[in-house]
Amino acid sequence: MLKEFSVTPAVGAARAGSVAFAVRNAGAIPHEFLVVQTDVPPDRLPQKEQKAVDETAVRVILRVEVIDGGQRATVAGTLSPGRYVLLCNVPSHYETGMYAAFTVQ
Ligand SMILES: [Cu+2]
Repeated sequence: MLKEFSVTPAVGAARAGSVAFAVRNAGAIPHEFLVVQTDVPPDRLPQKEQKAVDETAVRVILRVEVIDGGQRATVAGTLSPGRYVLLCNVPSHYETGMYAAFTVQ
């Protein structure tokens, strides 16, 4: 679930293979949903000008560009085992706390 300003996965892990994320924006403003594979701690991803995660410097596996307030979106893909971060990369939202750790086993 997304809202101002947090990302709260219903579960913190999934099995490797096909993984679907049913994302609900429970907030009032638009948010994005990105699945990034990284061994960097969730709060230490490289940023551009302290405004957003530098998407050229991380491995974005899945994304939904915009989910308006109150709306839902589903995105799915094949995930390999590893550490991931789920985040919103609308400017300033990451630094405001819109990220969560996620593990694929
Ligand atoms: Cu956001």
